[in-house]
Amino acid sequence: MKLMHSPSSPYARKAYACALALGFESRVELLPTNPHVSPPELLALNPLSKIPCLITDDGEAVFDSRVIVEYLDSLGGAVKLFPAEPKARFAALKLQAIADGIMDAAVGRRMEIGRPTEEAREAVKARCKAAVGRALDVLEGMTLPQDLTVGTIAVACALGYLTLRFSDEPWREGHPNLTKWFASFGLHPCIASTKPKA
Ligand SMILES: N[C@@H](CCC(=O)N[C@@H](CS)C(=O)NCC(=O)O)C(=O)O
Repeated sequence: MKLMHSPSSPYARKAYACALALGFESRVELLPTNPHVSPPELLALNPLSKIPCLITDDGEAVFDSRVIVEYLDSLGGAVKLFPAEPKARFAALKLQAIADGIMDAAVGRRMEIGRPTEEAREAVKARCKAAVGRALDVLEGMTLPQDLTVGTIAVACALGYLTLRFSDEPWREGHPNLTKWFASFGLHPCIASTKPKA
């Protein structure tokens, strides 16, 4: 399999970290891809020109990150990223939804940085910032498990993105439980080895 990927994309990191958690390191080759220049090889597979995009061994394109991780999990690996038991499954899916929401808001805000400031854009950025803040507060109040699921991996990738792109707004402040959880969850090899570089 091949994964169209960029190390700074939290969605791509989530997909690759899940592949590593499943033990698929030797089965997934990373294809560095910049989606913002709409490369023809990406457009041929994903009309939305977004990464991550997985190319299966059969040559099929699988996107977006949620679909990719479910596809990878369906192949059977070292862990079960989508627990079978309903309560645990929906807990993991809910965590993934919160984490993806943080990524959506933070990536959206990041894309606005450097563009001409207009009142409307400032409002969008403020709305995204508030959404991230609320989501962090919700995560702070939860007891996050240390086991590898699609939810915990997604949360770690979202927090990693905030650390990378919004270092001047340290998310750890006011979130001691989340800070502690992230410090130990970050020791999982699939998280430690995919940490994005500034
Ligand atoms: N919901 C998608 C979001 C993917 C996404 O927005 N990826 C960004 C990179 S971080 C991208 O490809 N952006 C290019 C664009 O929007 O044109 C997923 O989970 O895969």
